Amino acid sequence: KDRLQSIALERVSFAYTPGEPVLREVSFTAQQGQTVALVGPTGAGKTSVLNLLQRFYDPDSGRIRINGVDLRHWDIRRLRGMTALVTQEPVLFSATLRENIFARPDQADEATVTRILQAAHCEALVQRLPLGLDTHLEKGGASLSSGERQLITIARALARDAQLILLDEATSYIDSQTEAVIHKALHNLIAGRTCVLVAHRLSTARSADRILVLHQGRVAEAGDHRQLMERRGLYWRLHRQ
Ligand code: TTP
Ligand code: MG
Repeated sequence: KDRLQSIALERVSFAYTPGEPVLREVSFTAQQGQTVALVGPTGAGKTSVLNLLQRFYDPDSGRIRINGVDLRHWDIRRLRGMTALVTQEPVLFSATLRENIFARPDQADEATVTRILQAAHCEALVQRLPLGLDTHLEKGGASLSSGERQLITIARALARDAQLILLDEATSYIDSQTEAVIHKALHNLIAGRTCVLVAHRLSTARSADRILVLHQGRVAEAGDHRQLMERRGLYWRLHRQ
């Protein structure tokens, strides 16, 4: 199995439309097990960083390296195999809940299933559904709340034991109780894994090893929470809004 040791962006610039750059010389590194949080106003380029890390696009200049190797030289299936994406609008399959979480349900023993449901805080959801894990989710989970769908994608990422977690936190309104549950599940997912996380709630960024404040596609500030608060710059001002 592939082990992820490091990811690095080296002066990455990128435009969807030529002449309209959305990322400008963005650099950061994350070592195995570290979390990098991206914060900043809407349109700053946070999701675009995740798009490049999945190779939906390639940088116009600069490099992205994983384990020191240029992303363009990685086999895309190997890359996808070690990456789990947890997005704002999770896509579920029209299949059973079990099939949505476990790629090979027959290979997941009961102890593993229990551990993953616990860590992803999916137990209440499983109990609520008429056939539990074997309930068929219609229309990709249209009857579930967005919070519940997020918990399921967290369980899926845990089941795959993905090495690199790319997380785009929901902007949509969720009640504070659900938010707290998602927060705990995310904590379990991120622990020990390498993570690039787009944080809309500043509380999610707080414990990251490194926080980047993006502004108009540039890294305006970088540091951990304490360093950035002491700096009394953009990050500090975001907390006062
Ligand atoms: P994003 O990278 O989507 O900005 P963001 O994730 O920081 O914003 P939000 O907090 O609202 O999620 O967009 C940066 C710019 O790139 C923005 O002007 C929109 C543009 N863009 C495209 O043109 N095509 C795309 O597919 C995406 C994702 C963004
Ligand atoms: Mg975004």
